[in-house]
Amino acid sequence: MRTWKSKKEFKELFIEKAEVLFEKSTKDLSRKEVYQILATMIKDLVSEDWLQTEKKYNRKKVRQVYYFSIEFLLGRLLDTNLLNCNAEKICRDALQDFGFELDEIFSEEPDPGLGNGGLGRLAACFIDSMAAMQLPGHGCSIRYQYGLFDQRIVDGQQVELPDAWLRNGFPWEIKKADKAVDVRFGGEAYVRPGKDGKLVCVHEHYNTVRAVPYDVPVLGYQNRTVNTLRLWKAEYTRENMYNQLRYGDYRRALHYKDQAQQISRFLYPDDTTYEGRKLRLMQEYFFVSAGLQSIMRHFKKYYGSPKEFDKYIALHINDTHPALIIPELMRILMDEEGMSWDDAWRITTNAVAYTNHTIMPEALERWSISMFQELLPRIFLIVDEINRRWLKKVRQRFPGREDKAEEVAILWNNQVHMASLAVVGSHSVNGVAKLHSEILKTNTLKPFYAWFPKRFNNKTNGVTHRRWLVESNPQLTGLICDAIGEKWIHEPEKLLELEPFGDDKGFREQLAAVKQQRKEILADYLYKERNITLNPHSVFDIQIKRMHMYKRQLLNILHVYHLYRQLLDDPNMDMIPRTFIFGGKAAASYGEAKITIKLINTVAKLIDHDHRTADKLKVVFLENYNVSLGQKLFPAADVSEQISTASKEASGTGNMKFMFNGAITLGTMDGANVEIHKEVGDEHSVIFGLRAEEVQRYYQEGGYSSWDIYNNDSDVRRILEVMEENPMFGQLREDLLDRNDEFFVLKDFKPYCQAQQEIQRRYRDVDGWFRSSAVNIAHAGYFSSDRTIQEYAKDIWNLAAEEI
Ligand code: NBG
Repeated sequence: MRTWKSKKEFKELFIEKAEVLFEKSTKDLSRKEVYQILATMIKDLVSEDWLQTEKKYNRKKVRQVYYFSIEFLLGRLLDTNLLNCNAEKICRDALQDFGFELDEIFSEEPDPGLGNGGLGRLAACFIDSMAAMQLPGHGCSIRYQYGLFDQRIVDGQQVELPDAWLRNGFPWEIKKADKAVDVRFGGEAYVRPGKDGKLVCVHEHYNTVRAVPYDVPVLGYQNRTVNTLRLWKAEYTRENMYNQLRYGDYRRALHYKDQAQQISRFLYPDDTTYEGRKLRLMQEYFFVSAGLQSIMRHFKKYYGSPKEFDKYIALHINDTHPALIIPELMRILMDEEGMSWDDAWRITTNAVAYTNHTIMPEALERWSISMFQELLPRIFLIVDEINRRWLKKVRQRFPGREDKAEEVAILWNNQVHMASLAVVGSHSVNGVAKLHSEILKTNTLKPFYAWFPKRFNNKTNGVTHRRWLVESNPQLTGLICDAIGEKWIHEPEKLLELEPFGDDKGFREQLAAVKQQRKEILADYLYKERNITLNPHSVFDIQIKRMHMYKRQLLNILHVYHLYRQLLDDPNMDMIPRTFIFGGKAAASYGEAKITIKLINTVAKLIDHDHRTADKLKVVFLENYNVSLGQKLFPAADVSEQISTASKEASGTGNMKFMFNGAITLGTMDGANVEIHKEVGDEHSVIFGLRAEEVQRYYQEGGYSSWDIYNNDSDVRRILEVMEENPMFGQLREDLLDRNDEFFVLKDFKPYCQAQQEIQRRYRDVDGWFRSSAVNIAHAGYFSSDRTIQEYAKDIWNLAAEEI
């Protein structure tokens, strides 16, 4: 990557930009303005490499992948991009001369509101890794005007405020008005014979929404690759509006205008529940169609005939939200390029690959056919035909077995089944951790696995160690580099060389000192910014993730309450001071998750107000958990809470971020925890609770009664007393008892308490603890998204690195 040659050059450019952008001399700049200047300077700095990257790809006609995702949870970009340009030092020094502190400037950047959870953050890690490894790969998504929501806690409860993250603009983007494309909604579509006897499709009376791309550069790590994240904004078109006005229909014209603009207005609130309905479907088609049209236009200009599309282009769909790429590519190839069904189908299935991210049944997308048909009549005809041909095959193999058709149908019972479409219309289906990929084959997608065994594969998730370790934890990064040099930053698996240092007393002491420092940094930050007091000499036990019943924040808080009651019984109980930190948003419509937040805050208050326990126990729920808060929390964690009901968490990626920062996993055998445990063993992780097979057996065969546990265990009876604090908690109590505890909170309660005891026992042995911490860091390299992306590139996309 190009970088500024000297501090002098940097300062000259900075002064010039201050003048051009704000007509100010440097001393009058606000921090926000400094941030904007720096972002603009970096954009300028990389513009040449950005252009060269694209030119090279086009000239050599390299194979490229486009990663379609309805979310990219980017986090702040200034720090990352300075790291990628290797320019942080020059920038820091120069700013100091102007009287600014770079770290304070970092905190001026709002987190882009383009995602909400693991799926979106994974997409962001992936484009980072693709650029770092010089792979020709780009992101495609929606430029939401409002993110999920700004979470406030008022009287212990979540309140949602609009997240107007674009308020002051987004200096990393470049609007490409000349590359806009039109997307069609509504109208009527039908097929009729054309002149040469071939069938042609007519689509008429539709509305046109204009899709305008905003490009964000994705910088490689200290190389010259600059890939692109393309975000689409929806606009109305004047022509379309005037057309309606011509018929005197003002109401319709205004409705059209409003609907068009709505499409990129809000990010939908959930990643695991069925939400959003019609507008969500419009969003999905909108960005898929816009993205694909622009890819095709580019392809024809630089690469040649669409007949060779799949030879050069891989299209990846991150969960089913972009699955309409399948019929959309069929539409373009047939209606616009005049291809036959069979050619179009071969190209489409060769190009598309699908990743599944959850087995939660409510998250498997389904659309009502009538809504789908009304909104996307042409696309519906294609889906209908895909389904017809597919079910014909199924019925041929299983005559008279409608149950076999039902299991795999794309259209059934007046619904469009997006996962079925994604599997049938792609050449690769992967899960995101070994256990999850197995469950897909044996359970969730079992009938499809029987049809297409070769299509199924696993790609265990990863996270970019550049953001989650190098950038977030410079203290630990420095220590690791002192021990084993810097090679691991390029090749994270080399972190393994750190393992022997776990036996080195000097190293362990330094590691302990770094952890202590990071806990103090967090404590200072929370005190200054949020008026929260933490004891940095207590154990920091952290659970940060979306609020969801399967993730079992409830189990965690019930255990805290249990500790509290034990302390009241025996104030001299032998116990290390503990701080339990929670953070995460609950979907606005997810009642139980919101009540759990209230419960956590209720227990927090109870303990805070009790002088008998205040120096031993502390609970905090941190408002508005997001990427940048995460970057402060992972480095400060001693214990990583990964306690989902086994089988439910597809992978988890927070677990990996904790591991890179040397925290010890306290977890169930779920998702990628299984692989973390495999790397570090029982000695360096604490595993408890039901296994996935046991959970599934209970679901299938019954045999679990939460009332039995309640009746036989006085501790369990006692913890449920906390739910008498507020009638609101009645619903949680009913879930646990009257609805037989779907997520086995009570069943796993005792094992969890024992596991927490074990954590305390190990923490007391300082040497042992930091040996474990070192072993975890050493084995975290496998969980870098560089490794994951390498596997995707090799096994799914058939993609090679390209030096710029
Ligand atoms: C989430 C899973 C996580 C997983 C991420 C990334 C969805 C639908 N799924 O376990 O719950 O780590 O995807 O793969 O957001």
